Amino acid sequence: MQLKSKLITFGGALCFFISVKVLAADTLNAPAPVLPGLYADPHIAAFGKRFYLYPTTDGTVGWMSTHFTCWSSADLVRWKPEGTILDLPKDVSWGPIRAWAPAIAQKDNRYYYYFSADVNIGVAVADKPTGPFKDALGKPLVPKGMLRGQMIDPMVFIDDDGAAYLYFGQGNCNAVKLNSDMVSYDSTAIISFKPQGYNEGSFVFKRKGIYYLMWSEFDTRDPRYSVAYATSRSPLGPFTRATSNPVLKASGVVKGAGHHSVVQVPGKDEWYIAYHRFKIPDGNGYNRETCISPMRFDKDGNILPVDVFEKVKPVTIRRLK
Ligand code: FUB
Repeated sequence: MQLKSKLITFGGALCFFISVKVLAADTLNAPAPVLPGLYADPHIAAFGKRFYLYPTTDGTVGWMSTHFTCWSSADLVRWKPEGTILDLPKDVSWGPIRAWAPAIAQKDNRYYYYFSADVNIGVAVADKPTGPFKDALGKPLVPKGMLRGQMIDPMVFIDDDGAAYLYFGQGNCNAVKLNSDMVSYDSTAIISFKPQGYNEGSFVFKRKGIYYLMWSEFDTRDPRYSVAYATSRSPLGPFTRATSNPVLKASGVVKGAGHHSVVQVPGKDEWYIAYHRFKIPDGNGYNRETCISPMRFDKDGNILPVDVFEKVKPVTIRRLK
């Protein structure tokens, strides 16, 4: 063999071994999901000295689950099942299937659980974060077909002044201030907009006076499913898309990373992002699992890219005065 062709063969083999090694490292380094089994669209929150996760139950083609569960943790690493907190056929008269993408909010020692049911949005109320939750209205808070796109994926953000805002929708991002009862709003005040790339799964939080609107791009069955964000000085915008998007995306064996939520460790500038990815191995958009990774900011408040291979270390919530 000529020296040149030997070098080409050697180079090719080297590239092959390097790429196999990188993939193998990705496979080995993907952290285990935080919840056992198939759960998607995790909504994470901290109440008192515990963290809570409210996911969609996954594992059926067409996302046909009919019940919602809750999980709690003292450290973000070990999660305790709190059981079923809302069972659509039993607890909700108007939407028996497609139990999707819930969100939680707390006000005056009551817990408001916003959920998608058969492509409507409902709200249920409880005295504890673990329920049992009771349908507050006996009808949808946002009925199917009310606006363009699917009426799914609610998120409620409560501002420092106590005002609560509902964000929801697939296709468009819709937003409206909730009335003080947390279960009604002025429908003529709804604003609808579509940040570039927006598909679904909006989430809002505030840090150092800046409102962050985050969302998922692409379809949840697409391995490119990912999370982007925009910022504003007001909870209802206008929002300016960040230049460093997406901040959460597929990498190596991690595919379809999206539909997320964010939690701040109470009393600290320490943040975590909960999200789902295709189950590893052999998952897809109907077989997703829930993960948590640290989420950090640069000195200007930009969200830094999330490392989906970074393992969450135990976190403690210290008692706030
Ligand atoms: O889990 C069912 C649906 O898939 C959610 O409502 C969407 O956001 C997508 O994650």
